Amino acid sequence: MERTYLMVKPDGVERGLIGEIVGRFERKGLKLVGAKLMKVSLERAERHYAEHKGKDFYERLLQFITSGPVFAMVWEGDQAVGLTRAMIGKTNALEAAPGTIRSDFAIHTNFNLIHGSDSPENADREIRIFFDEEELLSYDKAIQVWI
Ligand code: RTP
Ligand code: MG
Repeated sequence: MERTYLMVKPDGVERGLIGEIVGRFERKGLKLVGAKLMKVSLERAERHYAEHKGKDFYERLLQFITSGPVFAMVWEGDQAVGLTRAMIGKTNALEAAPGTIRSDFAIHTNFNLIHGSDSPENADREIRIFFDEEELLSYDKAIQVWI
């Protein structure tokens, strides 16, 4: 089973889209194994976005992600990383396919509502940045046989 790190960004929390976004992954059939509302410290933000250090949008990105509460989540399922990236849509809402979260609710690249890990390796790395092991639950779902 694959795990991925998803995070409703401050714009999504402020706009009241946590439920809408969580509902999409629930209905898809993925399993929620950890979640919390939290404020991202600058230290965590720098670790999370290390790959973007030096890019022109880096400082703005750090400022944004630390500006208000985020809803941090870990979801589990077969191909969870790829599936959730597809459901989130391209970074720029203009290029995001209809029906994706960013196409349906976002306008601006800087305020694109949600983060999703882009590889299983990055998912493991990001999960460790935001969650302690005991915050992640293993449990069986009776309906799993259908998914
Ligand atoms: P994310 O990491 O948030 O899931 O988004 P992503 O993979 O689609 O995009 P990524 O390239 O990892 O960029 C991280 C976030 O930085 C902002 N960004 N701004 N050219 C720009 O102004 C620019 N490029 C990226 C976006 O908010 C993006 O989600
Ligand atoms: Mg990314």
